Amino acid sequence: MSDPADQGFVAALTHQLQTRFLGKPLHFFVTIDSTNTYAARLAREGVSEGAVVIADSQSGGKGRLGRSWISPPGVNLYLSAILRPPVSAAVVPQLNLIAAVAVADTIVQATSLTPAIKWPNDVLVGGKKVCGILAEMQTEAGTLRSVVLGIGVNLNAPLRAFPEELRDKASSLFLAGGQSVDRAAFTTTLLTHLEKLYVLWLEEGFPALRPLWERHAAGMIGKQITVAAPEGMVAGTVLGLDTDGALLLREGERETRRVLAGDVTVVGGYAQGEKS
Ligand code: BT5
Repeated sequence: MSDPADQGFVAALTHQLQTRFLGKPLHFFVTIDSTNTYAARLAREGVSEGAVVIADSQSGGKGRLGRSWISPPGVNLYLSAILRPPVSAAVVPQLNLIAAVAVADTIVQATSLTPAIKWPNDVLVGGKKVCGILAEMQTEAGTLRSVVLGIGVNLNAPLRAFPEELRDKASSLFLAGGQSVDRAAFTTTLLTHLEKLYVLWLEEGFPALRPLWERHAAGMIGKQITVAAPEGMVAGTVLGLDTDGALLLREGERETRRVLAGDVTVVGGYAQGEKS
């Protein structure tokens, strides 16, 4: 670690963190290809649940489906947590939703902004993406061994940090609210919320999380959306979440359809400043 700003961030984070297991230990890098890739390696090597990898910048930050995550230095949060939930691989996508709730709760606590969750893995502010989540699992002979839960949050990125083509779709908490966000305090709050929600999920299952998710996703409910799903394009009105986290859509007059994965577009977009 050469940059004193990074040292301040890590020292403050280590000092403030009072979680039971999440962030213990913390692995910090000034720069890395992808915190998810490194965390997956640690997971394969047998690191215990709760280890967290944080980088100041990523040279190959990953999105879903081979897409990339813009990860400039000094301004944002790039974090991957190693979890070992005793669940089947089928419910792992629920961790995306849990992380989105944790991020939205943290934004509410740390800023005066109103976040909105966009299923399955985005958190928006003012209709623009400020956070992306990437849950990747490691299995062995069909059994789930670990999950790497990657979270990227644009905290203080200035507009010039985003390539031109992203500027009308992406934002940071600083750009949206006009105030810079303390990275260590934000990360501490996020890990605290994430640990609490994860434990609730382990103890009570997804139904306990569903109302928390829906509270931050009110901007989507009742909206007409299209989803680029693995099975093709799907269109309908959002009814909410099923008990397992699948998105429930109304198609036509009566038909209800479950969507398990995909990229959502809200027809007409999220209204600017919409309450979630
Ligand atoms: C995601 O993918 O949103 C998941 C992003 C996960 C990033 C974290 S950072 C820590 C950890 N380590 C990693 O390597 N990854 C995780 P997806 O839904 O596929 O969205 C990707 C798309 O979002 C890109 O194709 C761009 O259009 C847009 N995008 C890229 N960088 C962005 C940024 N910094 N802020 C907002 N949008 C961005």
